[in-house]
Amino acid sequence: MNTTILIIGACGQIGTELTAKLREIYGIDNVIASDIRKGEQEVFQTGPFEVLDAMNLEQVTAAVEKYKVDEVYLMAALLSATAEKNPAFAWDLNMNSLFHVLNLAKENKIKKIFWPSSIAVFGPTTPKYNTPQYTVMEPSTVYGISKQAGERWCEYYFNKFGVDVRSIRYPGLISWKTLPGGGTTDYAVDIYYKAIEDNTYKCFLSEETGLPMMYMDDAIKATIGIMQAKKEDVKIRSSYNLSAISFTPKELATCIAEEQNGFTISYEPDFRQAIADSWPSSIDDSEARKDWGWSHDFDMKKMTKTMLENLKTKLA
Ligand code: AKB
Repeated sequence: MNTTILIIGACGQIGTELTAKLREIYGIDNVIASDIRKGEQEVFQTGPFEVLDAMNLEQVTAAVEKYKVDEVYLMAALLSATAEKNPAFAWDLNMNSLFHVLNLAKENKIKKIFWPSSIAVFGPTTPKYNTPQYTVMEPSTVYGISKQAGERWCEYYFNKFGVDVRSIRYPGLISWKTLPGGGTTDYAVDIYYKAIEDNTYKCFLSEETGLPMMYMDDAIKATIGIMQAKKEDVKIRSSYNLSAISFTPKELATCIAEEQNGFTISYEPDFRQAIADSWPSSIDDSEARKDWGWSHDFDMKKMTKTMLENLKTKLA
């Protein structure tokens, strides 16, 4: 039997590549992309697309019923930097959209949900290095507070109503295909564009700010991996720690300079520095590796070569 999938927030950084990969696996017609407006990327020019507002229950329900959706990937969210500028809207979007899909699953209208959490659930009182799965969580950003509350609700709906919701705590994600929007880790994408265009980059974080990061192919692999895992193997129903690479802007700049002669970096920290300072520098993801076999493929060197090679062609 076919699995029918609805991706809400399909046109964002993760959603765009997720749509392409899921269509490859499940077939174009079985993966419905949706967003507040239709994206211009090639992947959205074929296959089903619904214009819908993730905060509008009627619109989400109508799409679920129209296509007899089995699984929802809820990717719509306001990220950390943007959320600080618009806290009320961030809370509404990040929480209401989650409640809509949790309640649709509770009413048996959908069978399975993917909902992304983030390293932003951790805060300044969390152990900074090799942050454990279970630890102090006192997020100090609007985004982090919404993600932590969301995790609690996911676990609650699983325990109380048997809702099959699965989640991972994404680190910063890096891709040459789609730009990120409004995050604190976005510098790690910008830097590659500026390396190609100007051979220099002015970073909005300080040189020693270590953060957990991941190449997009690994993030997509993890997302589909946890959704395809056997139900009994997904033991954590709040959200799994997930990790691949951790680096500082200085370390990333050094890695880029090894590939590209003469690349330079300067630093001018802005309001995002305080957000980054409140987050872990590295993450212990042994539970995800043990429970559902997560492993990553890209280290910093491999990612840097891939980014520069592809961006050179894209920006030529
Ligand atoms: C952000 O920087 O806000 C995101 C995240 C770590 O969740 N990339």
